[in-house]
Amino acid sequence: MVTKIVEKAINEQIRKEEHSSRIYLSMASWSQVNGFQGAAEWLYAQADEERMHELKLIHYLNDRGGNAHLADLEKPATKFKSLLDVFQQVLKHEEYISVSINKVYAVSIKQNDYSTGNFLQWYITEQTEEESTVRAILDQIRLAGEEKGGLFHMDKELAAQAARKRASQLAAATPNAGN
Ligand code: OFO
Repeated sequence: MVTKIVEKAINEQIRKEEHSSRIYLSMASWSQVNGFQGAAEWLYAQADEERMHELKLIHYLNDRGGNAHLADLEKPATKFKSLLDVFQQVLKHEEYISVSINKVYAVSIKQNDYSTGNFLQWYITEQTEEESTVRAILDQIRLAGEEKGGLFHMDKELAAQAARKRASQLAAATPNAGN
């Protein structure tokens, strides 16, 4: 059983994960119409990942005797200055989500809810990985500068990363595949 305080904190995180998914979906759409096909694939895959993060929280909360519910969401941005701008905003958002996850973790520990703390460890590790991936992408976009060849190469790299993301999403959705 989760306390009302933990339930409230998880529901707030559910809202943020759903919002993250919409933010990345909007960025993906912008990338697609602005000629960055690889970045679009990366962001579409990221949007799906955020939805998976949301679902995982919903199932956890309901399984622990809480009640997961959805909230209103603000409209995501639809216009961006450049690919650099998009990924700068991705990093800013991921940093915000990391702080948020840490807060939910702190709430659960304060409530002596170690099961929730344990469950949230997965998110804490995931955030570290995501921040580091996005920092590396940003470094490469900065290196490419405004140079078309560099950005073209970067977009190809993002397409390759998106394909790996999709493969691991598929593996996670089909746990017995390959057995
Ligand atoms: Fe970084 O993505 Fe959800 O938690």
